[in-house]
Amino acid sequence: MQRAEPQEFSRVLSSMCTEPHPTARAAAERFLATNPGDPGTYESVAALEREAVDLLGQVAGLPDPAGYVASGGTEANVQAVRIARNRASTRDPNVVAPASAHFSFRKAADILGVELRTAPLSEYRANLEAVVELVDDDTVLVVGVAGSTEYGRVDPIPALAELAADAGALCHVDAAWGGFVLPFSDHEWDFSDAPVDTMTIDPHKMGQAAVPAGGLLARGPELLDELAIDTPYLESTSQVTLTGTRSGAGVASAVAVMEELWPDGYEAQYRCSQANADWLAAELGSRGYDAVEPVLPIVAADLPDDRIAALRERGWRLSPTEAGEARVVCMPHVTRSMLREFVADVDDLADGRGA
Ligand code: 0PR
Repeated sequence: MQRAEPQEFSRVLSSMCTEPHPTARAAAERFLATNPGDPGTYESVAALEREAVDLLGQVAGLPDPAGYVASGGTEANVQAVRIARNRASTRDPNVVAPASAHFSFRKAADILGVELRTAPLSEYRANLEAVVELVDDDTVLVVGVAGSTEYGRVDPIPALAELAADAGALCHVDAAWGGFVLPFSDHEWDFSDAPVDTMTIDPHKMGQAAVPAGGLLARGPELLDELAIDTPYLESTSQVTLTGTRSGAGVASAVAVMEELWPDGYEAQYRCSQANADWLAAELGSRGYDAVEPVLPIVAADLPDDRIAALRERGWRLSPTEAGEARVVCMPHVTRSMLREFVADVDDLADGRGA
């Protein structure tokens, strides 16, 4: 039988994952057979996880962070909703999030039995008046997105955090994708900018760690304690994570790559990715395709549906936004020469040379 090979990254345009950094890959391999879910047995990876949380805290402006390395942004978002629900006393909890919030919040609402209220957007960001209208005495969590999945937009986090505090609710920031680019932009998004309570920030996206490595941060250990479950037969007596056995490879790779790249390497990557996004938006714009301004390194451009289909047939891994635009996420593997090839294919198809 022929050996299966992973896909190449040379035509992957819409993924939020990327090739792991070489340091991340090496560390992942070394720690494949470790389980941070059992820190009594796997001590060194448990120590690495504490380092991972400290490093994530540095990235997100939180000097003394609580948290853990999750399986991904979905788990981190589910757990943030769970913290807020468990902490509150209402019997009819609701979560208010912008319509741009990732679908993982719908999973959270379904699993946890909370009502998800989504506020309409203006200019791709949470509309504050709409959020105010939805918040009430039963609101346990207000969510802001810092780097939205489709358009890379950043919600007005300080205003949302203030609103949450006034309502006696927690404020969660979903920076799953944006967390490793935002420190170098002039957005207000992190724990030092606003009284944010919890945050999702994923090393396995822009952080260039191996999958799976998501991040959940909490302002203090008492918030994480809302998740604690007794674990009678393990050496550790309680567990806050959603999954039991977990990937030590993800944890080790996250630490290795953050130590290597934070902050200078990540800043260089952000500048390169942003320049690529600006270049692509300008190239497509000059050809008459409407491109949404890439505030962060994500380009959404209004290519005709049949053109997107034809590009896919040429091997480009390109997925549309809900509104139908072609969406290019300028991840580290998305180079300028790759984008030049892509634009050449767009031109070729526009010239009627078919699929
Ligand atoms: N929060 C935000 C803002 C996200 O964009 C995503 C994922 C999540 C949370 C959930 O993270 P996990 O997928 O780690 O649980 N956004 C991408 C999406 O759903 C995920 C993705 C990644 C999709 C790689 C495709 C792909 O190839 O579109």
